[in-house]
Amino acid sequence: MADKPSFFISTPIYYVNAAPHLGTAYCTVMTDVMARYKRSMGYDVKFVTGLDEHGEKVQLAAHEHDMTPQQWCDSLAPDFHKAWEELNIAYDDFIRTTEPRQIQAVTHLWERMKESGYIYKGSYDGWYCVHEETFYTETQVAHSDEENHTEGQHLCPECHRPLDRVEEESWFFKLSAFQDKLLALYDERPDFVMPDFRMREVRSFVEGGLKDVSVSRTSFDWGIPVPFDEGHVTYVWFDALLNYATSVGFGNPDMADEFARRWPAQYHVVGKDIIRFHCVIWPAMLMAIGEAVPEHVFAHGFLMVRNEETGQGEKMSKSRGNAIAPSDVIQMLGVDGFRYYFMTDCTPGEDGAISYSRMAQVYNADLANSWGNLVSRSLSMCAKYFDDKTPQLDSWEEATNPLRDIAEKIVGSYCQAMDRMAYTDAREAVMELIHAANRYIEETEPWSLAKDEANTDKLASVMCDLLESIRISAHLLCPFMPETSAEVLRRLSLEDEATTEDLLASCVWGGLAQGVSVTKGDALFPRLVLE
Ligand code: ME8
Repeated sequence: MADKPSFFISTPIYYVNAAPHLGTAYCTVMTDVMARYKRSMGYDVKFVTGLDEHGEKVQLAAHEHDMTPQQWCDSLAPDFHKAWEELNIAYDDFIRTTEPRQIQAVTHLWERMKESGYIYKGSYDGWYCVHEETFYTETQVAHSDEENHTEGQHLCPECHRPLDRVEEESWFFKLSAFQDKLLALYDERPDFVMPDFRMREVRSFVEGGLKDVSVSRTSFDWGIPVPFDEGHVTYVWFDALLNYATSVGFGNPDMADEFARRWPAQYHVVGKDIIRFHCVIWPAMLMAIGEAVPEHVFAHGFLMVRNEETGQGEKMSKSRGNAIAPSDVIQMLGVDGFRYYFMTDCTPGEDGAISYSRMAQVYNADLANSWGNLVSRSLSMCAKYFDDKTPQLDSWEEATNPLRDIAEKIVGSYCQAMDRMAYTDAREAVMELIHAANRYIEETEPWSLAKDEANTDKLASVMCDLLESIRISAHLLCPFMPETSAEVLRRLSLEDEATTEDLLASCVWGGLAQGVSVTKGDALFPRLVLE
């Protein structure tokens, strides 16, 4: 373990105000795909996800259900575990901010902040949105009122819910002292925020000037106590952001080695709604206490539901009646189909317009007709012509393998795409091989070759070309569709390969096991019939 390079990646920790939904599932699958890919590239991956359990929003949800906040969190946490299990999310750690390790870490953070001189006591008088758990300045609120034509009642610039007026004693974090340091960070590491256009957004926000942020609350008590000031609890974001560091041992003397080895994180994957917290406040907090900042924050777009009449993407909401439940999609596409659709049809980084008809289209085109069909045709022909075995070739190297060039070319472009979470590009690379292999079947007509024994060698090499293309495609698709890729490799008697830690070696042309049993099996992706 220790000699493998560490790769630490996280999802946001989700609020426990509702059950997991398509948006949180989207982000979690996106992170899981990267984690699986990196494991296959030989990294010692730590993938952490979890729950953000403090704050007013959670407290309110608990009260609405006549429970204490802790009871409420405990009652919902299993739903998240279950949802991630169902989606085959292979996380290594699940952190809940009410756990003792987080309380220990946040307490330590306060002490370090106090030593640093970057916090001071004052009082906050301004606007707060409980849904967003965010403070807003008078200017932000005025702008929003103008845009939304509201009078009297001030609405949240983000979610348009009514704002609360808050007046309370509070500790402040001197974010304003970090403007130059943050701009220097963005200059030095332009890929700190990905994709590029998000980096530009963050930069211009910081260039506009930074205000100190209130980081403790006194008007309610569902939070981690400030160790040196009774009556103050930690502002939920000051607590939540630290979870990443906590999960690798921040503030725990017994985990000092682990922290040194794992920190900083390579990737925080977050939605575009929370980039200011992750790309401005979080690095400033780390700078304040002298810890390294993460390598990348990848901000993904939002899933919007495509209105079939207007063709426009609309925000998903229960009141609009357009919310799509993850379980409905899983029922329609299967788990691997779900993962494949969301990861390859919506460009990570941009908003994605989703619809049931598009799901069916992508599933049928890519999975049923292209990938599934290639596997089922090739394996059935192989089973039929070679007695349920993979062919044996005397000279695999000399065998005609026009698919080899494509396979060799796409592995490089696939890896480049995966490394920057450009999953739609990675899909294109793999599909190039799959489409070429399907065309190859039409061109070589194995069924005609099979009619004449004189063609047995030729038929064997054609089959090996196809099976080898399938083997390599299964590897490359594995982060997206782990179950079906493992099944394909099993059908080729290569089950051990599914957990490869050396993807590049596994994708070298010629790795097919010869003369071993091949299983035809059922259709991997039965075609969807649309009503
Ligand atoms: O913000 N499309 O938690 P949260 C895509 N607890 N992704 C979506 C989405 C949509 N329609 N809706 C939500 C919080 N998401 C804080 C995070 S981290 C230290 C604390 C995803 O439960 C997206 O990734 O509101 C977004 O950033 C996240 O859910 C917000 O989850």
